[in-house]
Formats: sequence, structure tokens, C-alpha cells
Amino acid sequence: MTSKVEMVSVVIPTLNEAGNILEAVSTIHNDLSYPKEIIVVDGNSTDGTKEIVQGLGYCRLIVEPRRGYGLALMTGMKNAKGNIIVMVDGDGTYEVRHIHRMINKMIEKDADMVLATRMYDPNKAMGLMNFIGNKVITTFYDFFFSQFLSDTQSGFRAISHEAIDNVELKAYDMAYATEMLIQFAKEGFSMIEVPTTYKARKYGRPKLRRFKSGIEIFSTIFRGFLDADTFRKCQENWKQNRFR
Ligand SMILES: Nc1nc2c(ncn2[C@@H]2O[C@H](COP(=O)(O)OP(=O)(O)OP(=O)(O)O)[C@@H](O)[C@H]2O)c(=O)[nH]1
Ligand SMILES: [Mg+2]
Repeated sequence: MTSKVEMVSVVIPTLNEAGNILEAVSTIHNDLSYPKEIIVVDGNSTDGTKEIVQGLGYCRLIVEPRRGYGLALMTGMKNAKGNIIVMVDGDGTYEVRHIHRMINKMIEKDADMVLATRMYDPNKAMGLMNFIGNKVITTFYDFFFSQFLSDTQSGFRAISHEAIDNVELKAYDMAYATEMLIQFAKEGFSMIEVPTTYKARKYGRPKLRRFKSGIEIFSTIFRGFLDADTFRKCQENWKQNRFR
């Protein structure tokens, strides 16, 4: 539960995002009026991303040479001091000006997590394969864990620091985002969404390997569901969430 904003820690994983990172961090720096820290966790990029971040006075750079989107976020969150953590990609695809609306919603609803959903994006900027994969994963997730989310693969989230400290996350790669939702559902932590807009990547390549990540995400969902206590917890979630 998050009833007030003490400090917001924005954690941004980057791997070769030199053409995207400056716009993302400078927009957050100028636009986000809450007390904040911006932490960039770089996977030893070779295109100058680190040097750009190092040259800015307002960002903290952490180099995490081990590969993995989830691992980078874990490292960043371990170093975060804020009572609210915002995770967002450093690739310029998410509208970072919407951090305010996510945090305001979090406080208003006393939520443990607010996800920015791209499913109501008027530009319909998500690629077809990502859209289909996301829909299928989200349908399974919502059904198994009694949630009402529309975009489980959103990497743009405001999270209670206290809540994330209470769950154990082990997925080092893209399944991290789904594992987090499973653990939050099992703990009965509240998750809600606000709509956001989305843009296609302008620079660099996606690091997502669709097939490998898809298999990892589904096995994470099924393993999570087959855990002993899930069914009882999900019945409670259903009762609680349908009136939110
Ligand atoms: N530090 C670190 N960052 C990573 C790693 N893999 C991906 N990232 C970053 O994590 C974010 C998400 O990865 P993306 O490549 O954008 O994946 P995606 O959002 O599915 O792909 P797009 O549709 O192209 O945006 C980006 O900011 C990446 O630079 C990694 O191994 N280490
Ligand atoms: Mg991305």
C-alpha cells in the first residue's frame, strides 16, 4: 500500500540505447516534479550509452555486466532509495511524462503497483506479433491469477518499494515482468492500470527474443499456477479485485 510519495526512484535498464536514452532521462528530469533519483542500469553497452549517462549530473549510472533485462532491474531496485520505484525502458517507446498519472493513481487507490497499459493507445503502435503474444499471455495470467489486467508485458510500472521487497524474484530475463505479477497476485498485493501511449523504437534493435521469451513466460505462469497455495489465494483476489 502506498499512501504518500517520499521519493521516486526511476530505474531504467539499457543495452545499446545511445540514440534513445538522453531524451528519456532528460524528459523525466524536467517533467517529474516529485523528489526523485534516476538510476540507469547499463549492461556494458558498446555504443556510447554509458558515456552519455555519465556526462549528466542528474543520473546515477550502475554498470551490470551480466546479461538479462530482469537482472538489470533487480540490480537497480536493490540500489533504489525511494518508497516508490518506477521501472521503464530506456528505448524511448514509453511516454515517460505519464509517470505523474501513474503515481497519482497509486496514491489515490492505495495500490501496490500501477502498470501503464498500451492497449488503449490511439496510435496502435505495438507490433502485431507482440500484440498477439501479449494478449495470449495476459488472458492466461488473468484467468489463472484472478486479475483484470490488459497489458501484462508492460515494462512501465510504478511499484511500492515495500511490496517488491516482500517478493522473491528469480527470472533474470524478460519473464521477470510476469514473475513479478505472479508473486504480487500470490501475496494479494493490489495491481491496477492507467492508459498510456506507445511509440515504435527509432534507434537500435529490440533485445526481446520472442520465441525464447514466450516459452520462459508461459513456463513461469504454469509453474506459478501449480504452486500449492495459488488456488485459495486466487479466490480471495477475485472477490477483492472485482469491486476495485
Ligand atoms: N542492462 C541491460 N538492459 C537490457 C538488457 N536487455 C534489454 N535491456 C534493456 O531493457 C529495455 C527493454 O528491452 P527492449 O529491447 O526494448 O525489449 P522490448 O521492449 O521487448 O523491444 P522493443 O519493442 O524494441 O522496444 C531496453 O531499455 C533495453 O535496452 C540487458 O541484458 N541488460
Ligand atoms: Mg522496449
